[in-house]
Amino acid sequence: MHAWPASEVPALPGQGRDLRIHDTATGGSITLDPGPVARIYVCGITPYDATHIGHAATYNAFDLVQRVWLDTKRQVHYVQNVTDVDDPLLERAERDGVDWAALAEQETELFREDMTALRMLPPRQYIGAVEAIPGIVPLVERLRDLGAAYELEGDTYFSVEADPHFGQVSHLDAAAMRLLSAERGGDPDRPGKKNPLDPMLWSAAREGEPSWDGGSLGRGRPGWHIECVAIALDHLGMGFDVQGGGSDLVFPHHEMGASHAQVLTGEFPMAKAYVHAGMVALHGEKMSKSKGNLVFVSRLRRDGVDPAAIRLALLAHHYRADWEWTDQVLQDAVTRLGHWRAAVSRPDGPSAEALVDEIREALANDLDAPAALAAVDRWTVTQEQQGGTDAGAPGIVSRAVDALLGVAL
Ligand code: 5CA
Ligand code: ZN
Repeated sequence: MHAWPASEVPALPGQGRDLRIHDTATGGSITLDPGPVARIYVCGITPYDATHIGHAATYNAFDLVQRVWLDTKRQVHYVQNVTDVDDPLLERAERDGVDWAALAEQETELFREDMTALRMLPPRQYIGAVEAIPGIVPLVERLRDLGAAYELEGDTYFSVEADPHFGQVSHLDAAAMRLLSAERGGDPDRPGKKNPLDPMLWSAAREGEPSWDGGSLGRGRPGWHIECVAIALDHLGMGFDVQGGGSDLVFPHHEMGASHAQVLTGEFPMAKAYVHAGMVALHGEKMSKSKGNLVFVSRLRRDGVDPAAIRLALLAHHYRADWEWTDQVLQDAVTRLGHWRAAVSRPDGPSAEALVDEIREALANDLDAPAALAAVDRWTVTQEQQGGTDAGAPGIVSRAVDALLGVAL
């Protein structure tokens, strides 16, 4: 699949900082030390009801990761998937009486437009589940040959007991895992499974559902976790720097994915850091497709909201926090954007050197975007109240806000 166009990332004077980030698997902060090419996999959308503010907030977090790395003069190898065949997508297409493939195509295109408008850097590879099937089948066959997968009424399941490290992403107990598995696409109550938590790797063809040639697995379609693993291993290999997504992916998705990859390769861990963004709520509940309490980026854009204001609204919240979208959040962002634009259009101001350092330090410290915004606010207030004589400063501020925060002033 094609991704979306990249916006320019201006180079900044001075030195970028290495990223310290919270890792779900170890429960602590780690300083990432990627090679000259940092490797990141971020779980993509299931293409229906896209792009809501919760999606945008999560992709904003991982966009910042890339911007911090780019600022240290590294290249970034970023891979993202599109879950363009899965139960919820098929159910939605069925409910609305539309073709599932057309729905996926149209929603993926809308997502690309929203990502472009929000100045999110595109992945180098943007891969759909359907196009990944030829790579998925041999992995499932290998898991089966290793004794880590088994057949149940034509379906193929992964055996969680095959991975000695299973549980080391989420650290949940069995009861919590079982509950989350039932809520998030698993089938813990299906009779005949070796362990209730075992996830589907390959689902046998069912009447009225799309299916593909699965070699020795028979016709069918891939499970959710193996989709991301196949794409990540194909393009990034094992031991990549960051596996990213929202906190609702910690279990089962990222736990199972890590186990698949670890059994397949015999290496541990799959990723050096598992990074998770908090959940955005609307009217007191997590914004989710199943509840339908959604605010769409495309809708806001159509209503004339500047995408830079949407981005500032996202940046005003720490990525790990759960937070609530309100009209006030957007209004505050619109006001801030107005102040910042006025500030960078003045002919001069106080030196911006310290400010660039502050933004860098804030982001390097577990992506503390709110602290970065506060630093820019302080510079604009000083400029307004005390003026300044540095004619280069407004330009530097504008470039720093663009390069590090993805906001075009
Ligand atoms: N296709 C899978 C990942 S492989 C999937 O979870 N798709 S999704 O469309 O449901 O979500 C896409 C991303 O948005 C995921 O990282 C998910 O964790 C994140 N997300 C979904 N809802 C919210 C929310 N309310 N707040 C923040 N992030 C969210
Ligand atoms: Zn995924």
